[in-house]
Amino acid sequence: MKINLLFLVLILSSIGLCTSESECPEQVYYLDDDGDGFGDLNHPLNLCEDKAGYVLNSTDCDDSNASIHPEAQEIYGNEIDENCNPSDDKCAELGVYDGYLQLSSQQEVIDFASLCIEEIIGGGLEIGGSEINLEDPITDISYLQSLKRISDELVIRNNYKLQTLKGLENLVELGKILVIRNNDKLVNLQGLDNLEGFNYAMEVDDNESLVDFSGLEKIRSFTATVSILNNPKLQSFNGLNNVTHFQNLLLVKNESLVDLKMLKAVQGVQNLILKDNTNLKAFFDESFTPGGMLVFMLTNSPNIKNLKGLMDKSSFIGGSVVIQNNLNLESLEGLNPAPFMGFDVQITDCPKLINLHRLSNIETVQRDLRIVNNSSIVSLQGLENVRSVGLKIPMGYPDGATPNHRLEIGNNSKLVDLCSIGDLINKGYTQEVSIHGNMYNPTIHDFGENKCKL
Ligand SMILES: [Ca+2]
Ligand SMILES: [Ca+2]
Ligand SMILES: [Ca+2]
Ligand SMILES: [Ca+2]
Repeated sequence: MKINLLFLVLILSSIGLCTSESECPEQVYYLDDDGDGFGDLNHPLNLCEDKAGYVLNSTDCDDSNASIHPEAQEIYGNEIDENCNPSDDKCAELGVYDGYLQLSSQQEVIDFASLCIEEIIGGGLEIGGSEINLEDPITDISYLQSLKRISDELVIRNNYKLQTLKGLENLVELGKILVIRNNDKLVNLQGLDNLEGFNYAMEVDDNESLVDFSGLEKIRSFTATVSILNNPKLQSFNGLNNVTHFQNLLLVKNESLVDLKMLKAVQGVQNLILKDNTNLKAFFDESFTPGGMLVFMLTNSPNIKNLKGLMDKSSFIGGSVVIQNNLNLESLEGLNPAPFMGFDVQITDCPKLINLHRLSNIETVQRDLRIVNNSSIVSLQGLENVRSVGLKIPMGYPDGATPNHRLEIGNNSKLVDLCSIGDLINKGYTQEVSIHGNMYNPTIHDFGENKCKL
């Protein structure tokens, strides 16, 4: 090494940095390889004037890491000596913060480390804020390592430079909702790897770069709404592989989402709402489908052709089925409606849907039964067992008034055979029958005379 340094000095001398020792008194400089302004004692160099990459002090204890130097903020207890003093300082004792804590700048995040907070009680933690902080944006949350429990929510929002949640590895428990909103650079949720005592709700909205949920592998269930909204690069549910139950799963406008197949542990989704996921092609892995559902809504999903993989073959959906504006939906295969539908059955604006055969279990629809604007359906076969539509009187409805629930068969331009609802019209219970705009539109009187098809 000494020979090499000498050689280097000779070369530098020969190219004219130092013309001669007598004109130019040398000083010992030290290499500052990481550019933090502090030099490496092990790499001295005699120079007679300043040179880029070299400094006069030799106090950097890690010259490969610009955030480690004598003036760096120590992160307590991470087994790294950030401030070269020369050991990892530890909080004398970890404490509790009572209230809602907001960290809206990088400096506030750094200051958190010296607060030595293990638990936030009586409130939540917000990382970011209601507005983007342009002056001192949060870029690094590794200073939050002391934190283990938050009694209320964790909100991470409007951080346009934050790339990772690393630093939250010790957080094991969250009392309420997890919100991840408008973080432009965040690619996944790694850093939340130990969050497990969490079974409340989650909102993940408007994260431009988010690809998946990796980092949430320890979460087992959500007992309130999970809403995943407008994450344009979200491709899969990788990371939520161990979730067994969702109460409400809302997926809206995630334009890269292809399927729900990474939800391999899922046993139940009570309400599944899918809207404007324009690239969605399939549902769950067909060998790992959830059981019964209450509500299923599928809106504006032009790449869905059928409903295979939506639910377990031996389970039923017993509340609402609302399927609207799915341009390429050809078949309802995969859907298992129960005999008693507590709310609505609406199939509208599905121009390629060929038949309604999968609805043949249904006997009662408590509110609306609407088959509207499906231009390939020729027959209502599949509705032959329906005996009651619109029976449910909403709570607080005025006595004697007619509820707005109804049977509507409208604007199905090829529909000519309505005989399957003949018994419902003649003998069953319906509110406000409306049959209009189909190729054939029998009146109630026509049904009475069995003129139910062209
Ligand atoms: Ca350095
Ligand atoms: Ca350094
Ligand atoms: Ca440290
Ligand atoms: Ca230290």
